[in-house]
Amino acid sequence: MVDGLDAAIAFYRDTFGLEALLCPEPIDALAPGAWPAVAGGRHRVLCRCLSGSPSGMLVHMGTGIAAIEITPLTPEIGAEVRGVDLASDLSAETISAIRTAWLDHLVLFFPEQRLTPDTQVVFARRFGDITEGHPVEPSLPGHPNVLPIDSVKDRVDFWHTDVTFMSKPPTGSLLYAVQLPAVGGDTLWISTRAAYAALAEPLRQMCDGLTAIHYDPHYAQVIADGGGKDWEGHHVERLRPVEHPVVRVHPETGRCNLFVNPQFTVALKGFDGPQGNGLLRVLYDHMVQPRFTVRYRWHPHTLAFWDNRATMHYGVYDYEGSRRVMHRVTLEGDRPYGPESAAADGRDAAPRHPAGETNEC
Ligand SMILES: O=C(O)CCC(=O)C(=O)O
Ligand SMILES: [Fe+2]
Repeated sequence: MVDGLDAAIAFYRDTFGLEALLCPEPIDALAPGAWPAVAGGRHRVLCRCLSGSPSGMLVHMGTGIAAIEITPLTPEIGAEVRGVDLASDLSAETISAIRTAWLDHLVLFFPEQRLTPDTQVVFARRFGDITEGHPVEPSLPGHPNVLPIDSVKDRVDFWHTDVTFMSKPPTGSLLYAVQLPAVGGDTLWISTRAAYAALAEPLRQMCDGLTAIHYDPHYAQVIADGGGKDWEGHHVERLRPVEHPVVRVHPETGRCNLFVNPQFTVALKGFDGPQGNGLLRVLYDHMVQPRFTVRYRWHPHTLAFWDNRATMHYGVYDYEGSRRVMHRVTLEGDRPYGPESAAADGRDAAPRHPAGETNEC
């Protein structure tokens, strides 16, 4: 038993390196058994590690506290989350703690889960509306919201952000490992937010005002030949090129990121071919630097959940002769906007980077 909140804060700081306990509401005990109880009242508890990035959170679940362990994998992107069963009926506090960590780390990995297509969908819906499996690719039979990615026919070994060829690219994707090769088949993600923050100032200023065109001619042909497909409740007859800002303001954090990708970004608006292609090449060379990436080695029954508004990813194909099957559920997105349109619309791009670090974000 720890006597009082100050003692509890000291205990968690000294034992786990956790910085703060926020106590908007009281609870009886930090956790029955494993965690010391706080004497004298009920308190809700949220802990952050001393580096500022959550490494552990205790969240109120029902009558007690469940420990969710969040272990960052790199300083910029990626964290592993343990201590939560995604197939269970999670409390609003737990979902909120996961969302906070997701916004912070951009991609979360939940090992040792037991998800069916249905329970994966149920978990995904806690974070927003979900889409049909894909605007072009067929869904898993009987599961219209699940996209199967089966190495027998699908490989995603190129850098991309999901579905930016549509006007409202997904907010996030949840990918579950069903069957994996014994070794290989890792996936890499990039923090396009960290890449933006590290741009040279003159380049950053130029990018802030640019617009890119996104399109996939192969998918456009498939849609045209097949007579269209449903996406977000509408029948899409045709895929046309769409415009997105090169620098996207994240609608939840206000942070800017580079929102271009080599798979679906086909041109920069107003730049003729070689100029636009050259500038995109410069941005891609910058973005794919290892310091902005995390590479994840999958184990079966792991779920990855990424923020598709501030990342790119790449599924490595190095397992010829083996089969790899993944299931993806996708969160509906919104229309991307850049720093200049945010300012023009009176939309706040805050919280911004620390003063002086960037102009706009
Ligand atoms: O299979 C992978 O590693 C990546 C798949 C992918 O790109 C996706 O699920 O959006
Ligand atoms: Fe993808």
